[in-house]
Amino acid sequence: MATRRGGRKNAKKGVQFTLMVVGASGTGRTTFVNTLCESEVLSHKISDNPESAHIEEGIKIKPINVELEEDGVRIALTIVDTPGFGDNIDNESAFQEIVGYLERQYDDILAEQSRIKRNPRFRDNRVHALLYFIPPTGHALREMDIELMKRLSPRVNVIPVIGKADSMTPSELRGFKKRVMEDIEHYGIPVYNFPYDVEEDDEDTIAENGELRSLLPFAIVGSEDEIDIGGQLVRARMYPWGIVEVDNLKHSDFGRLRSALLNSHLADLKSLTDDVLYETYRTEKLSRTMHPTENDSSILPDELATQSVRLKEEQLRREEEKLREIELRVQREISEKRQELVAKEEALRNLESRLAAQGSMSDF
Ligand SMILES: Nc1nc2c(ncn2[C@@H]2O[C@H](COP(=O)(O)OP(=O)(O)O)[C@@H](O)[C@H]2O)c(=O)[nH]1
Ligand SMILES: [Mg+2]
Repeated sequence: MATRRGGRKNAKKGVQFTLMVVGASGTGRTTFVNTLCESEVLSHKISDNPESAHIEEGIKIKPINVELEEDGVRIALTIVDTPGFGDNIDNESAFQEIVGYLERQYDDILAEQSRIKRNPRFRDNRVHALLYFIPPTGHALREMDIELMKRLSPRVNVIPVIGKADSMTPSELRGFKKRVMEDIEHYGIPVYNFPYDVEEDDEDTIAENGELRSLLPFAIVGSEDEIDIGGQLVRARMYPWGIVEVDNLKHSDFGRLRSALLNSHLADLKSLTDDVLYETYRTEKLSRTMHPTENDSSILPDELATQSVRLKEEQLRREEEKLREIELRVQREISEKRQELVAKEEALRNLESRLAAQGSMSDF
């Protein structure tokens, strides 16, 4: 698959990007978002207190907009935080809520695209990347991690990350990363793995994507505090034994993930969302409607038939409009030429009569 690049060509206009964070309560999602945005865009109110962590379950998913700048490019970033879930309780409703949210954004586009008249205020809220926070257990993926990633991957670019990675030693982390990727492979979970094509892509892309792929799952360290290191304020976590710097590539993969999301792979994540994930959803919905099963009543055949008739009508209407424009232009050109001709004829007649007058004068 060829990789398309965002970056500089968007420098003037700015770009929009939507990122969702998913994971169990206390895995560091809120802290990550605030670290990424370098401000407190999400509050910790609920998850900070383990006693009331379960209340998160019922939270409605609400997107938050933030303006960022990455490498000189203005980014209108939308962050979608999701309800955290617990270890042992029934997580089904949280799973459904997340998948439901992703699909609703696709449904909105589908509806908008089949309208005869576009809504000028329509907002495309499709999620371009989803960070799945794996807790730093050091073992392997848990059943719920596998289950959730499996269900999310067909709808969104899932990027697995390990939250609070500083809870592990470097060698524990290496082993854990390896086991996580083995599980992902074993269960055939189609996570976003910085796809590249050895035939089609250039050397630099292959090298860069290969390197990012080798870092999966990204080891995340987040911090809302800045610490003075040699006269410079850096985001870091302080421990009795030392300091973990968020942006230090030796300490965590945060910096690599940030630049991949907001710079090098932003365009690729967006085009995969539009060209592959959304298209797949649309096709599935269409075929489900053609062959509805008993317990699927999300969209009625009538509704879809109307939708496809509308789409055809819209297409016809646009073609007619184009033809009409051409017709009008040709008519305009003909009438201009005619006027020119009339004007020339008149000028000629004027000239003739003046010549005639001169001729008759010189006769005298
Ligand atoms: N050691 C460590 N602790 C973290 C990190 N990120 C967050 N925490 C702490 O973990 C707790 C839960 O973090 P929070 O961001 O609220 O998690 P959320 O429930 O997933 O949103 C808080 O006490 C944070 O200070 C990290 O990278 N390393
Ligand atoms: Mg939180």
